[in-house]
Amino acid sequence: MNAPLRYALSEAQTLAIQAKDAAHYLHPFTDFQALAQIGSRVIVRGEGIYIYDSRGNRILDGMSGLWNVNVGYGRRELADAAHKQMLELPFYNSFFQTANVPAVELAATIAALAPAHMQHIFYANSGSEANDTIVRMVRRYWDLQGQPQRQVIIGRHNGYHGSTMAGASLGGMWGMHAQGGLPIPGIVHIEQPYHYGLGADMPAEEFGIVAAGWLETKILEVGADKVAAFIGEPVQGAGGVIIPPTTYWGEIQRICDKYGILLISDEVICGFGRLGSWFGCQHYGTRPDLIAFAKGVTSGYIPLGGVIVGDRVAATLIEKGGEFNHGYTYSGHPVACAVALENIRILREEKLVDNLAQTLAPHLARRFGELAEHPLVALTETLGLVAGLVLAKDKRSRTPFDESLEVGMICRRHCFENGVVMRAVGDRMIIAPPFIITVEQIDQMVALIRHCLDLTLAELKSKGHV
Ligand code: PXG
Repeated sequence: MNAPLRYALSEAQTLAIQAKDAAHYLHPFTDFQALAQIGSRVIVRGEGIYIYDSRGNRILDGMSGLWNVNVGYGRRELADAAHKQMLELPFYNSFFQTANVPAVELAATIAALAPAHMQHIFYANSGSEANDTIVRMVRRYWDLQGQPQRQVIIGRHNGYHGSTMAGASLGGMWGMHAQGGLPIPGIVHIEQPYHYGLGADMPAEEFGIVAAGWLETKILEVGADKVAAFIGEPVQGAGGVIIPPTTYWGEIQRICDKYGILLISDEVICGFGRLGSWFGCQHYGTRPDLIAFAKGVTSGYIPLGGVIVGDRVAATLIEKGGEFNHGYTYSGHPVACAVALENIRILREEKLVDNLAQTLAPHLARRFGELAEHPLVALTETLGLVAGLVLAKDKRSRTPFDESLEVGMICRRHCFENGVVMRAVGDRMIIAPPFIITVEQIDQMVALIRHCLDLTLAELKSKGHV
């Protein structure tokens, strides 16, 4: 399990980096003091589906970085694209009647992959900025439509849309709302379509209709003339890979159409192939007005995000809008756009999305599904290259573990220590591996996960928790 030694740091170097880290670096979503006590794991290299830490451990990256390194680590073509563009034109802005070639080419390329009624792109640098842009666009749209009272955007409990003021407000993470007086005004939430957690007493398809119906209830509660838009991830990622029942999105679309409200598909995770289609909305057959993208557009090699704008919003902004007073210094950054173009070329030429849909997804579904036999596992679910399982104290009665035991974190620790990255969201363990994983590597990954479930069970037994 050892990486070539030249990539590892000496123990003294590792300790020095950890000390500097603790002294100066405030990590995102982190208990600073707790991390300082244990010290960060320092990641020094990536190759293919593996990352390597400073002590020479090789770890299978079951999360593709943070749902984004879809073409895998160590792609020279992406580094070359950035290098070439930096020498040619490292930066120029798009504010004052100027453009750069990669930004224009990328807009056309994304438009060609997007649903036919979505042909315009606005650039940001992250998923959070994409969603902030969306809030401003949605409100501007309704102003221009002569309905300025349509301000309210409906999101979902346990949805994730980023960490800026608007992104965190659109999301339904109560822990985030509790810090900083969120949500901002005009954003409300409905329950998520989590069949296992909220509707297991009825068939999934029936629950999908019920869960979509909560949107209609909320629209009527707020007042249909005040609602601007609904936002959702096709499959909730950070919330724990919540795959909605097949009936859900069709019913959501019907309700949005009925009340004329805009549909926002947050595809920061699902976009660029993760579910086996270029965009998650194409998998579910919805017709969004706005799509947020980031992460997979560059496979994480450089930050880039943006909004794909559907015809009705674009036509209004273009024909009636005058100046849209919004944008970022790095909107349409030429280097980021050049890397994105190269990343999309790789996805296409290596047929990674087709291969994912035809070979990898069915194989993952089969192999990951076998983990349902494990005594700790109450449920497994997969779609495309995302998968989740639920750890339970008693799988038959679906009795959960006491939250304070943090069973997911125990399992995650065993995974890391045994060479596979798996995320814990409460008692849900989730993966989203790179698209370049092979069927043999899926087998190896599932075997590792099974071993770590065994270790988790053994630890829980030794402490008398099962
Ligand atoms: N929308 C969705 C659906 C996301 O998953 C964002 C917006 C925000 O993107 P930026 O680029 O601003 O981070 C995300 C990000 C996790 C985790 O723990 C997930 C994300 C970010 C950080 C952690 O699963 N998703």
